[in-house]
Amino acid sequence: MVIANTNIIFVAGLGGIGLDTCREIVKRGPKNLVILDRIENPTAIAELKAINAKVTVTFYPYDVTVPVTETAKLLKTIFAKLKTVDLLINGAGILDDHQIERTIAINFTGLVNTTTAIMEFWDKRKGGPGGVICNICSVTGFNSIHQVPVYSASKAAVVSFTSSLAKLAPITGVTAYSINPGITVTPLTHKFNSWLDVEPRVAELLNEHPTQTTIQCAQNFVKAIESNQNGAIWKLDLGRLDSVTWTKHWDSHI
Ligand code: NAQ
Repeated sequence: MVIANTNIIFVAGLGGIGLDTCREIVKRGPKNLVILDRIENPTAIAELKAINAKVTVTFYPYDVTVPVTETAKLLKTIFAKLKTVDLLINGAGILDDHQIERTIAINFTGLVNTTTAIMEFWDKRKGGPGGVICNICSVTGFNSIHQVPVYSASKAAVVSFTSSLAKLAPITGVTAYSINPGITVTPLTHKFNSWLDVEPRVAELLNEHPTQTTIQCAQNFVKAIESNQNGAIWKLDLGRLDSVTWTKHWDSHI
């Protein structure tokens, strides 16, 4: 996908990985970049606008835990303005294994509901034009950080959901791929709670191993967007971009 002249919605575009990725996206000249996030950051929005005056950058407050009907209303407003949307990026996530329900609500249900809501506008069975979904999951969805089993399971869930979406593309016209960052230096990984405090030093221990910067992650993120491969499972770790081949252990045959 050539980013120039497209319309993009980025959920959680103001986070550590999100904001640097928005910077890279804006440089490539989309027509519109619509950022949805829980908390507004006018300085960041102004900075993005200043990078490329040709790009219309807009912000709407959005909490992914709202009912799907609320999401549909917001999307209706956005589609009314933009007419078409080419790419939806779902990036909201929290890392706190003391907050079990909230982890599932944001990392899993929020992503599923936002995807479900945009289908109303994109599904070819409803006369829609199709579209592309890019879900930010995590390498912990491949192999868990077992000290945060709730977070890791929520990420395994979105990796799985995204792979199903990709296989449903012939029916819906909507393609999908996952972006799976390795440990990236952001507020998320600075300090966090393990499940039942099984490892109070989990953040420190993780950060003793090599990590990547948000800029490295963002540069590979836009490469993955540009390569636009339905069903791809991208690993963005240690400054590299690799496509992961998923091992098949079972087949439904349907
Ligand atoms: P950061 O905390 O900066 O960003 C999280 C974003 O989610 C923010 O924009 C925040 O406002 C938004 N958000 C949170 N709750 C929300 C809600 N209810 N509604 C709407 N938005 C909400 O963290 P980040 O590192 O930039 O994380 C961005 C995404 O990348 C998350 O989905 C995160 O799980 C994922 N990710 C991060 C890392 C990392 O190392 N930073 C990794 C993989 C995936 C391997 C590593 C981990 O899985 C962490 C151990």
